[in-house]
Amino acid sequence: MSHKTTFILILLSALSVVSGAANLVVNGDFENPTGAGWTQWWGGNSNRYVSDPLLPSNHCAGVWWHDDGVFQSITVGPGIYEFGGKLLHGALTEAPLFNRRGVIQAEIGDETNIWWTQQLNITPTSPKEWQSARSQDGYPNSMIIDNTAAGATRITLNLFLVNTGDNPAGVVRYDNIYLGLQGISKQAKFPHPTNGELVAPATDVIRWANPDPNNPADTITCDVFFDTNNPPLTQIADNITADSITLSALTPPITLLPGIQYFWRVDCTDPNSGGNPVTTLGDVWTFSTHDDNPPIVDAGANQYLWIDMNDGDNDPTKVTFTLDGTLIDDGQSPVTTQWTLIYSEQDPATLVNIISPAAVDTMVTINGTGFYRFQLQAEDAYAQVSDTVEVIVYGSACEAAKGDPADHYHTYAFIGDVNNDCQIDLEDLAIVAATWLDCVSDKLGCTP
Ligand SMILES: [Ca+2]
Ligand SMILES: [Ca+2]
Ligand SMILES: [Ca+2]
Ligand SMILES: [Ca+2]
Repeated sequence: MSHKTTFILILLSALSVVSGAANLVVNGDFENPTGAGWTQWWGGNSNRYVSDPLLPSNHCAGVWWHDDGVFQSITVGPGIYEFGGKLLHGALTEAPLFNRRGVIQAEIGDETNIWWTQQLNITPTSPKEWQSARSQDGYPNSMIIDNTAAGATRITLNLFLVNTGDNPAGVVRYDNIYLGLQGISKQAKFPHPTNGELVAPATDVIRWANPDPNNPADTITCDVFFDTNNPPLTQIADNITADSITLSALTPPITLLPGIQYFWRVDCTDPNSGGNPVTTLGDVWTFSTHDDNPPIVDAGANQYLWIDMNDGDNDPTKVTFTLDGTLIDDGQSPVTTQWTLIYSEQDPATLVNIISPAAVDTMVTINGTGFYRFQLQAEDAYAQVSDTVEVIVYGSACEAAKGDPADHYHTYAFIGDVNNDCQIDLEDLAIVAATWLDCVSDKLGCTP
């Protein structure tokens, strides 16, 4: 083994150690609508789940008063830790911060005895885009906490504002907050699906957040590995600058199967970290697909009814009929169904009564003519599906026959029913006889 090979192996093993630096912050990207992991301070001038004004599908925390904020306490052991995150001040039409700065503060110690604190700051230099909080002691985008010998058992991350002058104003948003063992700032973070999540087999996009490059002008590139091995062995992306992959768009495409645990890892390369490209292995992330297939519902064929039809209810002023649904499901989780009237055109006084709306088949009564669209919805633990059916209640059987495109009326009876009354009888014959041999058009050389 050459010295060079030995060196590379040592380097690789060093990188492997770095790969153990999981993000210890719960919901650091604020994508959990409950705000899980974070606690608001007392004032009500902060929020743990607000839309990102630059990208509404992204969520973040927001703070808009200097005596307020959100925090999270994290249990730690001995070691060298690193924390960081992103801040946004002033977005789109918002005024930028005025006499204010945003802060990510780490309190090292415990609730009653804070041993020391460290702050990452952002000041309003270039508003209207997300920026990494900046260290004041030499680390470009993160800050080091050396707890090797200090013995702190807890680090609390506080996200808040500091006023720096008179008439302070402006909102700060926080996102992608992390704390982990040293090296985490160089790793891919914030996986979706989240680590350990149970997702639908139809899931087609995996995404993450790339680390900041050492030199802000550089671009991080990533290799992505994905399969059912732990750790994953199959490389599905090589040197990409994107931070998401659509599995079905790969060559060959990947289609997730139900009831399978998948593993993936994103290794990121910074082209200029201390003068050389450095690849930092990512954590192995995992998620599983459930094997609960969505229900399949069919609301039945459209119905063409008439108000006084012989429906067995002995009431010619209302029509009684059955909504005849069909439900197919694999039974992996309980299924509920619900019939609702979702659209209608009728006399507003008309009463539509769905007798058993939670049943797949239900009797319905309607006491007036009109057009009615019913929906059958089915929901299991993971999916909600629906189908619709149209019911038209006519004033007479003849109108119903004409309205039903599949009715026999359209294939046969219509030919002889000259006066359109659904009877082929002497009245039709009389009309034909009365016009027998009449001239239809002067184009035929006769006189109408
Ligand atoms: Ca986010
Ligand atoms: Ca199911
Ligand atoms: Ca009736
Ligand atoms: Ca007729």
